[in-house]
Amino acid sequence: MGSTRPDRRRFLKGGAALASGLTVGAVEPALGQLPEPSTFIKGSDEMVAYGERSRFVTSVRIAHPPDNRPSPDEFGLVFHVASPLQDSVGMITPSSLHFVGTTRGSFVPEIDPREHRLMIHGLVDRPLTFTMEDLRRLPSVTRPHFIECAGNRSSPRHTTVQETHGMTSCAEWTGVLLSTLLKETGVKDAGKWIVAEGVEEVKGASSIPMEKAMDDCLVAYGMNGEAVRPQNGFPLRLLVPGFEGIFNSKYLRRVKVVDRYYMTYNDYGHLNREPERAALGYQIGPKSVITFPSAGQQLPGRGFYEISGLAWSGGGAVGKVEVSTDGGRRWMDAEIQGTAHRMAHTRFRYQWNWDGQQTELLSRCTDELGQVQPTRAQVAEFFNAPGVPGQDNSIQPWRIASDGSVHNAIT
Ligand SMILES: Nc1nc2c(c(=O)[nH]1)N[C@H]1C(S)=C(S)[C@@H](COP(=O)(O)O)O[C@H]1N2
Ligand SMILES: [Mo]
Repeated sequence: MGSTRPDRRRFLKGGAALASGLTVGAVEPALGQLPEPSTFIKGSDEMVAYGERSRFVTSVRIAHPPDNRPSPDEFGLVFHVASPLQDSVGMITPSSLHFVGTTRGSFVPEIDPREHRLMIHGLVDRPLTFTMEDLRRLPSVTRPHFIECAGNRSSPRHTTVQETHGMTSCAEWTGVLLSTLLKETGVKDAGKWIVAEGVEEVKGASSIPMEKAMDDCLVAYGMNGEAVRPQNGFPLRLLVPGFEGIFNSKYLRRVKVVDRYYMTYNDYGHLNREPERAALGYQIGPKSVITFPSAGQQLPGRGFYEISGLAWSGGGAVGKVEVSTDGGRRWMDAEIQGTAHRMAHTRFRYQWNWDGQQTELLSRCTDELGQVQPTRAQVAEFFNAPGVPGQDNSIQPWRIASDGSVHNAIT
């Protein structure tokens, strides 16, 4: 696939494009007075104590699916809740806007952390029960990781990036490596899998191979510098970096070491697949999406724009991201912002001068393993079905109409 290596000169040329582009745009010369704020907000106790965003910032999560179908067994209000990626900057999702995945509607168990316990048992040498206090005394790690629901797939019905891709988010998680806890309990030779279970009736339980459990799974109590939010698993959740969202059990209270894969309620998404393909579905493939400009947005006119988006992969760090501004004929390397962390959202940017003609914008992620984000046609071929029945990491095209309106270009 035709790609170019990062080219310093091209970025410099991009800078030149910025200078000329802005003269075309509507940026005013610095003359005269700037408007003064006419009112001031008095700091309330709440604002002093915890803080609040500006009332002019209105970005919010939405129910997913967007037509607000209830969860499969009609419990609770919504199935999942999607994050407003169109407004995102950087690579961290604020906790208030982190997507929420629930297998049984929008109900959230209320857990007193003083009462909460995590039990590790099954094929171990010493079954142990940890309090939250116990866990906080142990060596901890802090890492950025994305979570993505396996149902995060674009449909021609979707009209915004929040609808096509909003069921992924990236937070900075703090907690104890599961391997630290499993070394405390010891694992018997026959212990090849774990089942990680939350507190609810449906348990949010999943079977995870011991190799993964011992590698980088994280028992997290911290999220973006504070306690994990209730909707994301307070007081304790499992992070299974790079695996489908459903493996990341929230309200974690039990890890059972077992000798084989256990079938759970969470397997509904895997049952109708051949085992080989289901296994592949554990790990999120390389994926990316342009968040600006994206469907539903409006470009005010031709000229300079910084295209910006997110890339991630369950296979490790993002290696490179390419952008096409001509419907996929030519691909150019995007600039990666900062360090690309393993199994974390990575922000990319590309400097673009829009000539005002209709076109299509696309992005393509290659991860550190060399896995390349596929086209929608390739994914459909893999699943041997029209559309995308399983996890969809295909390239998302956005069509820019000549009036500057941006549309979902998949059909
Ligand atoms: N206990 C519990 N854990 C759970 C779930 C659940 O319903 N209960 N939902 C799963 C699903 S389907 C997803 S996609 C992720 C979403 O994590 P988040 O809500 O923090 O974004 O949590 C997983 N863990
Ligand atoms: Mo999910």
